Amino acid sequence: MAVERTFSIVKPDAVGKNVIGKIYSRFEENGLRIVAAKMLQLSEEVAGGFYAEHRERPFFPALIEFMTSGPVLVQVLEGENAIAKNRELMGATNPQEADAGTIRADFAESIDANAVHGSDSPASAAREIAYFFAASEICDRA
Ligand code: RTP
Ligand code: MG
Repeated sequence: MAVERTFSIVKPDAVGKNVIGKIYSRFEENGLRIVAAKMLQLSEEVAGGFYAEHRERPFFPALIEFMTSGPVLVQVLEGENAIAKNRELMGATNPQEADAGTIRADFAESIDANAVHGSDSPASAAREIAYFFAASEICDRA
C-alpha cells in the first residue's frame, strides 16, 4: 500500500473543548504522522473557498458560521492509506451515526459541530493541502 498524505482540520468545537492533543494522539496511535500543522482563525472568504463544493447546499451558511466561530488547527497527515485511514478514524459525518471509538463519536456533539474534517479522495487531499500549505511548510519525515 502506498504512503499517502491527507489534509485534516481540528474544528472550532474541538479546539474550544481543549481536546487537540487527544485527537492528535488518535492520528499518531494509528500510524499517521503529522508532517505540517498550524492554528488559524478562518475568515468567511477562506472557509467559503475551502468548502466551495457545498456552496449551493442548504447547510452552507451554518457551516461557514461554525467554521469561523473560533480557531482551528489545520494539518497534513502522512502514512499508509492515509486518506481512508483518517476517514475511518473520524467516523460518520453525523456523530450520532459514528461508530464507537471514532473521533466524532467520542468528541463531537452534532452534524454541524463534528470535531474534525478529513479529505475524502486523493484529488481533494491534493487541493486542500495546497489551499492551506506552501510546499516549504510541509516537513518530510519519511
Ligand atoms: P468534512 O468535509 O467536514 O470532513 O465532513 P464530511 O466529508 O464528513 O461531510 P461533507 O458532506 O463534506 O459536509 C461538510 C460539512 O458540512 C456539514 N453538513 N451538514 N446538515 C447537514 O445535512 C449537513 N451535511 C453536512 C457537516 O458539518 C460536514 O462536516
Ligand atoms: Mg467533506
